Amino acid sequence: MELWFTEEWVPGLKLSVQVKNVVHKEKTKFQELAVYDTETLGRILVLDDVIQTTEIDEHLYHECLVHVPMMSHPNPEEVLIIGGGDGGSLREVLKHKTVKRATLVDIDEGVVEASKKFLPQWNTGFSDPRARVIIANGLDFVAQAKEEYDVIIVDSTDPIGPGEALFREEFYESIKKALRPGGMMAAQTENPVLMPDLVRTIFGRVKKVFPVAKLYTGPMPTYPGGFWSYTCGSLGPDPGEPVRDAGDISFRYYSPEIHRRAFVLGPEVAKNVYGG
Ligand code: AG3
Repeated sequence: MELWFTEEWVPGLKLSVQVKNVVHKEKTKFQELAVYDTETLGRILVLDDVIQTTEIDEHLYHECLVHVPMMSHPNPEEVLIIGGGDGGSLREVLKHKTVKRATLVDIDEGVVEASKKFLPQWNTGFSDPRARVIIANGLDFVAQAKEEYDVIIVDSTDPIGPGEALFREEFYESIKKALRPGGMMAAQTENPVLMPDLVRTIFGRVKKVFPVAKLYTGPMPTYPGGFWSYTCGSLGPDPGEPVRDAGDISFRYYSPEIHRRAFVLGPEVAKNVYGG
């Protein structure tokens, strides 16, 4: 019998993928977690019926979210990842030799454990001696940090359920205080075409808090609408300009040209977030 997984992207629009094999299913303390093997997307991780990451395109998302702030910062040594329990962002952060310590804070231990067991493409960073994994509420964790991090990455779920708190203005305020001088943050901020009001609202909060706020976008075939936005808040450096040599890092998607191009917005998306 055919088995299909379906995610409702927005009301009236769904993505369905045929499942070859159910690798794992559990109810964690916070959410329903499933790992499936599929023919078209490879292995996928699903939380509360929402696709979090797939083997075929996770590099697009993680490389955009991570390397844009990492490459625009002159010397990122201390990096904090909020969410991202699958490990994809951690793997990318640790590719940078400047990094002395990468701290990952996820609320759901179930996601981290499932990644260690079932997501080999994502989980390679967990065994790095520079990695520190903390199971805690990201909002509380960031609130007690003062000028500790050069770069903070917010790799959250959608702004519903456990992820909702990670889109609040008070969270961005705490992030600002947790950054060292000249630090910057990047967060995943949903689809600017399918959800323009949501993206404008989230961007407005970051802009209120940070002296520099910029939106950038990239392709993401398995997220709603196939097109995704990220928001940078910076205390100094321009997030739009790569300022370091990547050395021998091997990227699958990121390049300095992709970095700069990601900040080029069409007039309608630009107007929606920057006004004018
Ligand atoms: N974070 C999830 C991004 C949002 C996906 N939304 C959706 N499919 N409706 C990804 C975590 C990967 N490290």
